[in-house]
Amino acid sequence: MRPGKEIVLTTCPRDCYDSCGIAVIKRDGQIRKVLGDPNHPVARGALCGKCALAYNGVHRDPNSRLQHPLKRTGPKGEGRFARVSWDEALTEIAERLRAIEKAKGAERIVHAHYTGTCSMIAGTFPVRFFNRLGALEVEPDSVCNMAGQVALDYTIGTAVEGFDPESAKDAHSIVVWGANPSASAPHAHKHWLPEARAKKIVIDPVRHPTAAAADLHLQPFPGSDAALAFALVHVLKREGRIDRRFVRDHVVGWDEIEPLVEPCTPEWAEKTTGVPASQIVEAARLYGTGPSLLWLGQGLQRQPMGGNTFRACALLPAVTGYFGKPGGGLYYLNGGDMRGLDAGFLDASHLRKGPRLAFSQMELAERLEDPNRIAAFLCWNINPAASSPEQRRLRKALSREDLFTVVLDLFQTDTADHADIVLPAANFLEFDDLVRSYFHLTVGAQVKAQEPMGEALPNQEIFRRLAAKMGFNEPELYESDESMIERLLSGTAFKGGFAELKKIGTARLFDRPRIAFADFKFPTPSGKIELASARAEKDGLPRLPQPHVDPRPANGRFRLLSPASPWLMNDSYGNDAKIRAKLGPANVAIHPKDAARFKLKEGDRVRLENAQGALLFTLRVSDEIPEGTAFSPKGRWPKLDEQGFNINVLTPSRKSDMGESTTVHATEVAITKAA
Ligand SMILES: Nc1nc2c(c(=O)[nH]1)N[C@H]1C(S)=C(S)[C@@H](COP(=O)(O)OP(=O)(O)OC[C@H]3O[C@@H](n4cnc5c(=O)[nH]c(N)nc54)[C@H](O)[C@@H]3O)O[C@H]1N2
Ligand SMILES: Nc1nc2c(c(=O)[nH]1)N[C@H]1C(S)=C(S)[C@@H](COP(=O)(O)OP(=O)(O)OC[C@H]3O[C@@H](n4cnc5c(=O)[nH]c(N)nc54)[C@H](O)[C@@H]3O)O[C@H]1N2
Ligand SMILES: [Mo]
Repeated sequence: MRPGKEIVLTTCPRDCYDSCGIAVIKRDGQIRKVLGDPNHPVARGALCGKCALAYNGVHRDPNSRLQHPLKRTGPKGEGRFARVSWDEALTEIAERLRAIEKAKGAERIVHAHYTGTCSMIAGTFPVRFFNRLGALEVEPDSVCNMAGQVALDYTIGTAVEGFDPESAKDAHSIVVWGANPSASAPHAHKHWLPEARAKKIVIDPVRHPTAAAADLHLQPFPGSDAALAFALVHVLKREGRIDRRFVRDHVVGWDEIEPLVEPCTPEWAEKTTGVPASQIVEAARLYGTGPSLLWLGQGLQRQPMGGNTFRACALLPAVTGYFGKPGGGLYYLNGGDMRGLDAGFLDASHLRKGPRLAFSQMELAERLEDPNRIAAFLCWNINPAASSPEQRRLRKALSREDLFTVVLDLFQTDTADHADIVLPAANFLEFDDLVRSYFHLTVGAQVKAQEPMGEALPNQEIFRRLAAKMGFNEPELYESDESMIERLLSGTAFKGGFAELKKIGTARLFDRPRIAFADFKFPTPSGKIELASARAEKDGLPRLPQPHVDPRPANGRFRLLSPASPWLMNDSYGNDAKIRAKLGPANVAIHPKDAARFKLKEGDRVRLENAQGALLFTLRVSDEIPEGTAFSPKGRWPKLDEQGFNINVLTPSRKSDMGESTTVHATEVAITKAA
């Protein structure tokens, strides 16, 4: 290595399945380049396109990053601020919070947080502060994956114990259902799927690049997947692929499901889902030859009946007995517990005097607009003015002069524009932490490669300092990063602590593929897989999954899908100049037949409209999108569009059947040519 050159190995903490290993190239103490770690099994020397640009662009650009605490000087939303010292900023926040607590109670103080950084400490430690305060929390997962979590919890007792990706070598087929790895898990798309010998089946309304590369692509209409799952089970049964012994020993309720499966023939499903009967039979045969892996995507459950869909999809591995076998099972999210990363202590929930107070993110606008309900709003790791539904209503609520708002971020987002106080957060290159992938069973070191830019501080340090200003004296509020990192690592199979982990970047925690439910014990009340769920029934839900199909949009309206963009990371990176150039103007895609029917053509300016709002887009015409649906990825910055809004100005706050979760992919719009 050249003199003055230094390489720091670290891990990408974005909300992504991949959790890539990163090599930070430094020269004379300065970061020169952020690259994929050549020795990392996922990254293999190359970051995805978006991170390669953003980590060498906006993330390290002093003109884009927030560097100092700021205090508002103009009306909310205008983005006029003056620099203040940390001491001034934190003193004012503490005074305001104490005054609200005294006059109205701490439950009038609300905090929201989500996926800004998914590193373990910066992503969770601040919750300690709010637990001590007794504040109200916006339920983070309710904007993303809660319906699926509740459904899998009813069925197999957990949503965070999936198959180990390493077990792909033992699988006969891999089904990717309602996920788009080509955008949301780019390295799984590039390496993991192509390298598996297994047949690949993708079930997605959109023919995205992962679907196009699959052996078989089933294209159901959005919201019809439960019916498709029942038809697949119908074929499995007809062809003798039910593992009767497994069902007898480990499954509750098959006898009740069987009569529901009977009428769900492939021909019936062709009519209800739009998938040709022959493809349903082919998919069931490939799956049923097993063992097979079933990846349930998060896009799949962002539907009004998303919970029911997940319960229906979980029938497949249950009736074929693929659980507890190499190359079998299902995956939704792989939690830390699977690898001994016991994160339970990170939020210090014992500091809370009463029960946890939380509400669904679907209620954010409704609650924030009411001064009698919320007096202060603190946002960290989240940009709800871009990512939440009911964008117009939410913006109005955020503009309340009497709502005391604090935003921690790396950048001056739309949400930050509505803050009274903005606090600059350090990015992942600027502090130590741990990263656990929600796909691979690894743990990665996030390693400080340079000092924070300007006066920025890591989330955890900001809340330590705020706790001191509040006069809180519980030691948990001041625990050091070092202590938490070592405590987390100590539960894993990785020995040697953080100093050793830093040398390799990422550690694999198992020599052989880990088999979920190897002992056939499921953490449900019965200890078995509960297809029939007394718990669901008690919660006012159907006892059994149903072969449900959503009604199709009426009156020529379209079902709007707005999933992950390959160039954005949620609503992060939307302010990077090179990424903006890649994205071009906001566009929406529809099928050629729909374009013809509405006399629209590629490049037209079109208006999408519903009861929520309206937004103009450039039209794309593509047969990758099924008829009756429209496609426009999430994550652009509202204020960087001349219209001042993004796709979520069209998204209602309707809740899913389970978990009070998002139904964003059920948004309906009318499309007309713009004047
Ligand atoms: N239309 C539509 N909307 C959606 C979705 C959809 O499919 N369609 N998906 C939803 C889903 S799945 C999700 S998860 C949400 C995500 O929504 P958000 O959580 O709002 O999005 P992120 O971009 O992950 O992070 C938000 C902010 O965190 C900041 N950040 C990054 N690192 C740090 C840090 O270390 N500290 C602090 N304080 N801030 C940091 C980023 O700069 C960014 O502004 O969006 C939801 N919105
Ligand atoms: N590049 C990039 N990567 C990301 C993100 C990002 O914004 N950009 N976001 C991260 C986050 S927060 C998350 S939660 C994950 C999500 O990543 P995924 O799990 O891949 O989920 P989505 O991208 O929301 O949607 C995936 C697919 O669901 C399909 N879909 C929508 N409705 C239905 C339906 O009714 N049935 C079926 N079968 N399919 C349906 C969409 O067509 C889409 O192709 O990705 C993470 N990774
Ligand atoms: Mo998400």
